[in-house]
Amino acid sequence: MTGGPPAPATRRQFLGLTAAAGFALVAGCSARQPTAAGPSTTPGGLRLTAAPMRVDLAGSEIPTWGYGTLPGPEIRLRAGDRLRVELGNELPDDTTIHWHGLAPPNRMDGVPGLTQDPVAPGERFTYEFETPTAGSFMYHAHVGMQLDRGLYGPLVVEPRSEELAYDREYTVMLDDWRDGMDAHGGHGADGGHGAEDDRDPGDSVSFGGRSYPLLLVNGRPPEDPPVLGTRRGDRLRLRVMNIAADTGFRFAIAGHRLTVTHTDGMPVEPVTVDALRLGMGERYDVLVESTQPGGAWQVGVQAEGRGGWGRAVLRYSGSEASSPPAVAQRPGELDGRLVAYPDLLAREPLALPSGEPARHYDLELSGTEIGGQSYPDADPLPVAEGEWVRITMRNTSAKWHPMHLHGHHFQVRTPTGRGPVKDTVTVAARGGVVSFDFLATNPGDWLFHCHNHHHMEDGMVRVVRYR
Ligand SMILES: [Cu+2]
Repeated sequence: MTGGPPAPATRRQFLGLTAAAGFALVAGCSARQPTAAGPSTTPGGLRLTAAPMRVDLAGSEIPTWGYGTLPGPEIRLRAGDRLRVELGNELPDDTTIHWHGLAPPNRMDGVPGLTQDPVAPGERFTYEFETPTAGSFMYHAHVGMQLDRGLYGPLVVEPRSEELAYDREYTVMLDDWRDGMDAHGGHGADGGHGAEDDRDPGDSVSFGGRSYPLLLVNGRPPEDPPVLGTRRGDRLRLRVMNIAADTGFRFAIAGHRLTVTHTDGMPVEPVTVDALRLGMGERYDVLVESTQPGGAWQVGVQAEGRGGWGRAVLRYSGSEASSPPAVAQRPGELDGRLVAYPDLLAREPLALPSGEPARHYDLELSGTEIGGQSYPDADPLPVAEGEWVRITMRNTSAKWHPMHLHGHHFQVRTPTGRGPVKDTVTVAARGGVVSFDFLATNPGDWLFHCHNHHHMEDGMVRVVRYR
């Protein structure tokens, strides 16, 4: 891994790497020098070491836990490859890795006490499974609040044959950060909060209510933003991922529109919008046309429902002399057309049978319960292999809940009858209702939980259990 801005990652480079190795570790998604035992490749795979480390946030050295860089190294495979990752634990605590959005065999899902024994300090565990489905995914620790630290990274599975045409791509990973910070964000920098939204979105949108002094884009605070390079006329592919514990984000680029091609890694009919809204655990792939004559453009990341601001910079080649946008300069596009689930049409809908689902769970979401029960004092939700299962969620609380199902892709029910296929779906506060269908084709015990990690710790977890 190298310091400095992300390398312009061309498709050709990625394909070359993956073709040669079958398995690639891509430098450049983050921009941090490893300060702990870093990642390395092993024959046929990769080793990730979870360890204490320090990260440089705008000049302040912050202690945290991570996989050597922040975010952890980007793992890239091709559809049908075998992922093989040896996790070494050099933390003073148990840990595991969960492969968010993938559907591995149950014993590889990384949930301690449910799918595997936790990996104790000093121990190792090898994750190994096939990755048949292309898409933009993430990996993260799944023990307690470890995700709130730096124990996360992007995982991209490329299709065997890419349908989209684009010139460069970037992974853009959004995080909220409080590790090693005091309550006022006091590492000395001004948190760049000048773009706080004072239009009271709190009435419709609210998250966990904890203080997160910084929002990071690819591990970097707004005063030291990552720079995404482009050239006039180039088409970019961005893989935007929300790995935050407690923050939903709105995302837009000044002077540019976003054509959504995938959500949670799964293809949708392209739809062009001004801004994205991502709950924790959600991802969007977008294409961006570099239509401006040059310059440096703000990539704005605004916390939903409270103050907080992060950014990157989109810089055209030949514009090195032009100064970057002011830290808090807010793209007007953030107030433009937002992507919404009913706008998204699955390009590869689930093969649901005709008729009605074999099983339907109708579950109320509160801040601490799913269906009136709080984990671990909660009954499993039984399913049988091969069944078509429907889950409907009704949010009676004042907070948003991004709900994530492990081990399966589900199809969100929208008026078109062809809603997007996802693995994480945000249910709006105060009466929001979302319903999805899935096919029970991956036996085991699978978590179904809120991806707000505070809500998860407070009990918003159930287990989908195959009989
Ligand atoms: Cu929640």
